[in-house]
Amino acid sequence: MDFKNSRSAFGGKKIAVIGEGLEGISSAKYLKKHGADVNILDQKQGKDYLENLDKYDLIVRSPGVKISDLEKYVPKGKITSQTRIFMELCPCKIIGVTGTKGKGTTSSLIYEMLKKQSSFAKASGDRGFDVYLGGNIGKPPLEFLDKLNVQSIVVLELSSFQLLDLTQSPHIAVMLMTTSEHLDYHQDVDEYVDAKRNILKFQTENDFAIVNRDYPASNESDIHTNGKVFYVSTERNGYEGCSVKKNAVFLKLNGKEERVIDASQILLPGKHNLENVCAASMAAYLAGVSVQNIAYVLKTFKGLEHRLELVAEVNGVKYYDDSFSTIPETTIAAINAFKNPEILILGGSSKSSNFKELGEVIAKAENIKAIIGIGVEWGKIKSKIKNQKSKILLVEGADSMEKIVKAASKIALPGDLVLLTPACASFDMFKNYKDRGSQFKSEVLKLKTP
Ligand code: UMA
Repeated sequence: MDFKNSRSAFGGKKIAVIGEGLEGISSAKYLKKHGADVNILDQKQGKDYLENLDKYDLIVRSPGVKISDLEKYVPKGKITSQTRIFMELCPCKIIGVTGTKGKGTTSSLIYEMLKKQSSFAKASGDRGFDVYLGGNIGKPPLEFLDKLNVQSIVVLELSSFQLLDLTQSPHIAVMLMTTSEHLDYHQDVDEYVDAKRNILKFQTENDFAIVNRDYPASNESDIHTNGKVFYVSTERNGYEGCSVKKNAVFLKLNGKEERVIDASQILLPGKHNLENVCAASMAAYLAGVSVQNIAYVLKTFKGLEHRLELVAEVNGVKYYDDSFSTIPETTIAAINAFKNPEILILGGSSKSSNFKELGEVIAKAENIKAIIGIGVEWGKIKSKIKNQKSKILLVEGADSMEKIVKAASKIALPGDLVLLTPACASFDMFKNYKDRGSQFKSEVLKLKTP
């Protein structure tokens, strides 16, 4: 079915939307609005929910649904997705961001930088432009497609599930740190990396690709695009792109280098965030944001909720909510983000993670003062912390967020940091990671008003 560049192509068509989640519900709403006869099919309806798929003209897949499950019933050519429909019909430039970690933060930074540039233009008497943020971040882009015009700019956070079957790439594609993930969904690491590379595979020489040079899978993606490539690195410099040199962020274009900001002025903590900062600065600059406006956002952007988010400073102690860290890798990044003495809140329910490396990092880190161990996984994590164990104070048995935060505040001295960075899921004590983070924040704020 050829629906390219025409919403009217949906009129009168029989369309099945697979998955009644955030994306599925929004796809159905959009397609109905444009005249299609839509049914939402969900596995919750029963085992044989896909059996009549061949009766439909078009199948719209939600990200969590495997293409191979649908191909049993219909040819691949009939299967599309919300991301594909959006990219085919979008009238304006798209900046797409993918990577194993950091894509939410990077997309949000680019969005804030573009908004700043637009309001700056408006204040100087220009028209400015509309900016939209959508995709994996939790906002399906068909919700705003009909509001877009040629001057608008869209920032899309794209997961491997959303990139998997694309046939178009964004004008500016950002490929952040890419390792491996979602191997329960993808056949193997190659399939996952290949899916991610769709973000730049269909670019033309008028497009831009921004790739992280510090990880092999992203670095080696540069040969998969026809776009102009810019590199991002916190370890190497000298390339066209954005890098960190002498504790400052530099942009290099056409051989000319420009200092953006000192690392000490950036509000987002940690080396992993510097990678996101470099990628976002490069993308925003290519989209027309000035260095001044890029720096302004870097000085003021506090980060996404529950992702190493600074909650408050109480009696000289800074409390960070990193409840989104449900795997050891992100907890390691949080631990390594600071040099101050740290009190960690670690543990929770199982995600079958391997804590060997986390244990080694904790044993080697000289700034971990204490650990408040919580939840069913704490025992497993503790067994992996060898050597320096005696130097680290271990507090166990706190079974509510009130007790956890009180225990941490008793130990903490001015200059210390308290990090809720559990490395585990939350379901043994909380509704989900958001509930865990919100409870943490409210208990921390109570410390301010005893
Ligand atoms: N379902 C089926 N059949 C299947 C699989 C699922 O019917 O084979 C049904 C489920 O019963 C459920 C619905 O599909 O009712 C869920 O659909 P979904 O899993 O595609 O999730 P959505 O609610 O539509 O949210 C999706 C993204 N989810 C996934 O990729 C798993 C959201 O990313 C995204 O924010 C949203 O679209 C908007 O684009 C979440 C995520 O975890 C945050 N992403 C992964 C990540 O970031 O690592 C990729």
